[in-house]
Amino acid sequence: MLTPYSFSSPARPGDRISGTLRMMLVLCAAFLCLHTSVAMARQISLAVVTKPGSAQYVAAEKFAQLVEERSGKTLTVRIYHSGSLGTETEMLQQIQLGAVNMGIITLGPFDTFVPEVKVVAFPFLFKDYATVDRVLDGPVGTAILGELEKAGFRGLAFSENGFRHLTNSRHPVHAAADAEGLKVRVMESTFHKELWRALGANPTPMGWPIYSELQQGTIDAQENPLWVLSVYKLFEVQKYLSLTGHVYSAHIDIANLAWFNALPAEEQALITLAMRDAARLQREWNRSQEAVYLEELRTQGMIVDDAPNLPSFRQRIDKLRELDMYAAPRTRELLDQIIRAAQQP
Ligand code: EAX
Repeated sequence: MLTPYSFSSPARPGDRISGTLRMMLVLCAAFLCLHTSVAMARQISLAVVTKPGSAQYVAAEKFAQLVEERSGKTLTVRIYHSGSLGTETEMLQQIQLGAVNMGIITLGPFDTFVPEVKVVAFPFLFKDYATVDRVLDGPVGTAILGELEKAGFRGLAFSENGFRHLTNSRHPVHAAADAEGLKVRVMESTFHKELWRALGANPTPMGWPIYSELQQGTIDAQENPLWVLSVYKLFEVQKYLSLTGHVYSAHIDIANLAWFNALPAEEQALITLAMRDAARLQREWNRSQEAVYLEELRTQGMIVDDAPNLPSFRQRIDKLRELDMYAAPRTRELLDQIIRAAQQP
């Protein structure tokens, strides 16, 4: 006699039990199958602090697209953006803890986690984008990405924010002396704070975004690439733009190290390559937009100093290399290496 749960016939003693057991096994197998197919389409969480249209977001979108295409959608990417996970410092903490898998984060805030990375932001280090690419895609860039592992990050690539320029609401800044006393918002970064101190300004570290602080006058000034002024409408609250290009602002594109190491080798390779390709495409895109942004900022009424007195800035930061923040042997070594690499013809 067949029980409702038995798939076998003819009936034998004990069939009722074995049939029930077998049904349970079938159900378990079905559940596992379902579960596995869900697990096969795994979602990677990726954090950026800025919003759609920003440099970080463009890199994230490109990465997501490449990963999904190349994995046949067995890997998908969910982008957390617009400060939904807090500031970049908070995002780094979450990636470090493994609560978030990956991030595209401005280099500045990394320096409280991995002090060595600050060498990339050394003022007036790169004379142009070709030098940036040669150095960061070369052995020095690779060595710097390697340093991230001791903080629990896997460094995959450098995408970019761009060259940073000073803006303020008070007066034109042509020479370094004009920046004296300005209340400048800086990233949550040891290096950026020291830099603006050396320039005689009054630096205030804070996370992103900063529109309301500029609007309320808690701070007078900020420094960022041109796209930021447009995407975040900072031209509404900052009158003067000086094209200082004082720091090349990279993003570091990272994964939680333990999460990354636990992935199958082919997925590690796919993710690494997708991030490198996304970073390369994003840098090209970023550079192609600069002239458009500058034109828009002029049209919006910003007063632009196209050729500030850069030697006056350089003079004040000549002694920066002697500061304690570069004293640790590995930081010193990487600083010397990156300066040498950037100066090669
Ligand atoms: O890209 O905090 C900053 O100034 C960063 O450049 C910000 O992420 C905007």
